[in-house]
Amino acid sequence: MPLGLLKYGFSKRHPAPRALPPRPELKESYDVVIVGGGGHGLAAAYYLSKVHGITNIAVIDKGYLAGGNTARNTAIIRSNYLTPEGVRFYDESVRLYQGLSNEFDFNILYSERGHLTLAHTDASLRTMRWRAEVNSHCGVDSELVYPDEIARLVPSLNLSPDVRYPVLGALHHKPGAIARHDAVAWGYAIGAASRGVELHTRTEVTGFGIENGAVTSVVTDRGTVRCGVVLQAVAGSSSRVAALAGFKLPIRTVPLQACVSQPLKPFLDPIVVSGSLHCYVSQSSRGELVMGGSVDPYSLYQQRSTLDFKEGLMANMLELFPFLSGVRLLRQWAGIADMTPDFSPVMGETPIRNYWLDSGWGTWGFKATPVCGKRMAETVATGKVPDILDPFRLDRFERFDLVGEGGAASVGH
Ligand code: FAD
Ligand code: PYC
Repeated sequence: MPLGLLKYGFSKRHPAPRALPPRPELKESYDVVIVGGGGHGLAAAYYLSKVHGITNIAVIDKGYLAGGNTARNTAIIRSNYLTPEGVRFYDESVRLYQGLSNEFDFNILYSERGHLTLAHTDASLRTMRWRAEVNSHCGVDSELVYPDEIARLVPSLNLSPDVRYPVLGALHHKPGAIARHDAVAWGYAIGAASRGVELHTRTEVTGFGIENGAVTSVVTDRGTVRCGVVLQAVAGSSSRVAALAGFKLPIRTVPLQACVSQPLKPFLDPIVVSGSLHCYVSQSSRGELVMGGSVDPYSLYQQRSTLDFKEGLMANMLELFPFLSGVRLLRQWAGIADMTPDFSPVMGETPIRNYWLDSGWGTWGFKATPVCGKRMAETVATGKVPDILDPFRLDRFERFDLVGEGGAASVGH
């Protein structure tokens, strides 16, 4: 290596700019403590500081910044849901995503690809038609397409009628997109930190002080802080953290795995999902195939990968794209998904006063990061749940007023 280059490398005169300030000491008190420094917690901090002028905020995360499900998801963004409540909510998120690189002045690699949910049976064709109708009614661009159009959109897809599950049609959702998940979290973190929000990574919340039914302090492994308001945004740890505050959530927690292949020349533009074959795939800007399938069939707080998942997923993938049989896998990983009975999130009030909830994100929460951050910030700042979040309240389970999204949840469960 040339000496000049080595000297340049070690020179202190050209240090890389530090995007985020170092972790400070915990203060005695904050107006808002956000538990969970994933995309959701960071987005809420960003909108609280930017839109509502609330900056005395600590975002507390037990690991590194956005190292939970935000770092582990497959970054699919779409609003082709089944219920009007779901479609409106996710549509607001898609619109926010479309402007996010400009808003941050930081490229989140938002890439609009179109999203195809394949139907292999008459029953799933019926569901796709239903989704297309609800989507159109809410102003969202989704339509039912048939094999000739699918062949045009994905020429490499096996559309032979002589397979186990022939493709009969698909829901085509043109706004379906992918983005760089880390960039989304970093954009929100940088924006929040630049307005004075403190980011406390490697700090675990271990309890809450509750007086007369209201939260008054947060206990961490680095000390206790007083707080005006708590926002819980811990995705796959929601039941555990809620238990620290003394309430229960209707959540079942399961691992969700994914993997990527070696990079290939671009051949796949849309995101392709098959409910019957329990698999989905998109091609990243680096050429890797980003693939996933069903959640693991047992409850577990574990982020380990299994051979079982890989074998099952590849068998199904090869039915759709037989020519991929020689392709190698590069990485496999898992996250932890908090599944709700109706496959919709749980946001808003809890039995504890001043303790707000952002949870129940199962396998679907990355796409909701901007809308959830923005609307939870509004909730925390005003003390009122906005209309768009109202259908997702925790007490819907007592009222049997569910927001059933099982037919639009993308991965099997
Ligand atoms: P996280 O990013 O998990 O952040 C929560 C944070 O809370 C973590 O960083 C954790 O360390 C912290 N925490 C937990 N307990 C404590 C504690 N006691 N004290 C302090 N901190 C704590 N969604 C989509 O929309 N599209 C997809 O394509 C998609 N694909 C997925 C693929 C996989 C394999 C997985 C696992 C999930 C997928 N999801 C997808 C779901 C999505 O990843 C999540 O819903 C979303 O990332 C949740 O974001 P979050 O900020 O709420 O959670
Ligand atoms: O919500 O679209 C989604 C999704 C795809 C894979 C995991 N979640």
